Amino acid sequence: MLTLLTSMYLVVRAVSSRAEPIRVVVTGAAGQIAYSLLYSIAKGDVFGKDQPIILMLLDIPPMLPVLEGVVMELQDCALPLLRDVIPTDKVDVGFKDVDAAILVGSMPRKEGMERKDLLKANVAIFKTQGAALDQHAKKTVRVLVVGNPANTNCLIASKSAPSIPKENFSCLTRLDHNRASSQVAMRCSVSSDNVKNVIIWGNHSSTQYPDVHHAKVNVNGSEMSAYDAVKNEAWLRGDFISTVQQRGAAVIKARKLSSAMSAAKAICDHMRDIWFGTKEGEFISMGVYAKGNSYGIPEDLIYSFPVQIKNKTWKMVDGLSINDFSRAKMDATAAELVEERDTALELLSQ
Ligand SMILES: NC(=O)c1ccc[n+]([C@@H]2O[C@H](COP(=O)([O-])OP(=O)(O)OC[C@H]3O[C@@H](n4cnc5c(N)ncnc54)[C@H](O)[C@@H]3O)[C@@H](O)[C@H]2O)c1
Ligand SMILES: *[C@@H]1O[C@H](CO)[C@@H](O)[C@H](O)[C@H]1NC(C)=O
Ligand SMILES: *[C@@H]1O[C@H](CO)[C@@H](O)[C@H](O)[C@H]1NC(C)=O
Ligand SMILES: *[C@@H]1O[C@H](CO)[C@@H](O)[C@H](O)[C@H]1NC(C)=O
Ligand SMILES: CC(=O)N[C@H]1CO[C@H](CO)[C@@H](O)[C@@H]1O
Repeated sequence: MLTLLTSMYLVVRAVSSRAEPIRVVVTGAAGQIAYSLLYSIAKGDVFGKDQPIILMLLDIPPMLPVLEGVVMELQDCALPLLRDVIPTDKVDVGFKDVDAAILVGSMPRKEGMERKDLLKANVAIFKTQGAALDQHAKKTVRVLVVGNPANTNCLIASKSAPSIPKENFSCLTRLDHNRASSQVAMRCSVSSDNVKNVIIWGNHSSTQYPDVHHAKVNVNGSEMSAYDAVKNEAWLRGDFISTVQQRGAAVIKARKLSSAMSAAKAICDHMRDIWFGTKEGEFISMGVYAKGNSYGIPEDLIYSFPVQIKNKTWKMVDGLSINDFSRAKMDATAAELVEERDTALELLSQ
């Protein structure tokens, strides 16, 4: 029996090590988030330790020399799973047959730039990239949008890729989710894996609502609600929320650069959960298409919800009780997204 199991194991190993490489594109590949992200992907942290990878690195023409440096460093890492690295400034090359797309690059706000002009530039980028995904990517591609404004960029990309299911698009709010878990964990003096089921609702901005009404904390081996574990309602309804909402700005103020290491880690968590599923009884936050939600959020939006993932398919966690405190905050962040969407759709139609 044991020999049978052993030989079955060896067969499985042999098959998986000969697995077809998957193709993963990262845009903004010459930027600072990508610099932390690419190594984790290439060494197997996201798609599995037995899954060979071809990395496509997309950036804009002036960044091609920098991208060459990134390619050299990836080669110098001598990673066995990394089968090829393809740097490019062309979307038709970068998105060709991709299984996963991580869209990090976007137009940053420049001094004196009007809000609408910034949105216009991003609508143009994500329209082009959505159309390229539609034309060149696998129809089963999973697309994660990180570049800000992430929710609206994600909506524009998915609307520009009508042949790919809307469910295959999501945007990153996992960094906010991780920040919220970590704040609660530190407050309770437990490690972060003892906190589960926090929720980020809405936009990836300072109006997001980090909600711990359904969160659980394991303290000394017994699981309790976050409210019981923290024992400080004023903090949970006040400083906790504002700390998570303002964390991005606080990091920029301190580092003079935006979050990169933690953003890369969150991207890995998000994509790994899509690939391998969430843990039984746990949910995570991601920005997804709001159609059919049970929380009264306007439907044609990419809004951050609690989701569970199985077999590479997410399902919204429905029917959680929402009190008045939460309701007001969920609606405020939705209103912001509706306004941004309407402007973006107007720009898209021009
Ligand atoms: N959703 C989140 O949680 C989250 C967290 C942190 C940062 N962000 C956002 O991620 C983005 C990237 O951050 P960063 O720190 O790596 O910025 P960065 O400026 O260091 O890098 C961005 C890269 O994108 C490239 N780029 C710009 N337009 C492009 C295009 N059309 N196609 C391909 N590449 C393009 C730039 O040339 C640059 O190399 C920013 O928009 C930032 O606001 C989101
Ligand atoms: C939504 O969040 C993004 C990302 O932080 C931000 O750029 C955008 O301005 C927000 N939308 C609105 C309408 O404030
Ligand atoms: C957990 O156990 C430690 C050590 O026994 C104790 O000091 C601490 O108060 C306990 N925490 C809670 C919340 O019960
Ligand atoms: C998993 O998803 C694939 C593709 O969508 C489908 O063919 C398969 O039946 C699913 N498997 C399970 C166990 O649900
Ligand atoms: C994450 C997700 O919902 N993926 C879906 C992408 O589309 C395929 C069909 O093309 C579905 O099977 C996946 O569930």
